Amino acid sequence: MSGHGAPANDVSSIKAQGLHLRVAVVAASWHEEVMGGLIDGALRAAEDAGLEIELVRVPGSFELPVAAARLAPHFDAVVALGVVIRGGTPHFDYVCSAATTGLTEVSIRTGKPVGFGVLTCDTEDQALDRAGLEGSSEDKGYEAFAAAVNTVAALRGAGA
Ligand code: DLZ
Repeated sequence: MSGHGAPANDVSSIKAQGLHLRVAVVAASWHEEVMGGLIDGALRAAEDAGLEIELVRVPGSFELPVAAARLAPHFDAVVALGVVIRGGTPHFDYVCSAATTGLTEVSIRTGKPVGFGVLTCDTEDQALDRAGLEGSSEDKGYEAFAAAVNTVAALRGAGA
């Protein structure tokens, strides 16, 4: 999946409308350089949207769904950040599948948007290229935050 066709990730309307959304960012701790970029991206998006966030760190991406499940009832949206790098062990598939399925379930069960900022890459270089760092071609932390808050705004606009 490439970034081709992605939306603009513009969060300025959240600030312009004065929407005071409560957003929790839950972030795994494996691959700290990449995680630093993803978290900074989410924080930049929060600032652009005029929002403060609650940041919760968990050990690995496998723990993201349970943290999101506990946080979602108390927030308008949750943004989940993690990076899983294929390493020649079956763990890659298990962790990716658990994170993806678990976060989807949380979102549907709670009715709260969950921004999916979990990178699943073959190499650390691929992850660094998506982490919103200097020289990166993509900024997935920012994108995941924008997706979550813009979904809240769209649903509110529809009266939901
Ligand atoms: C075990 C594991 C492995 C092999 N790789 C990663 C990874 O690349 N990224 C990540 O976020 N977590 C990884 N983990 C840890 C699991 O997510 C989880 O924290 C442990 O299995 C303990 O439950």
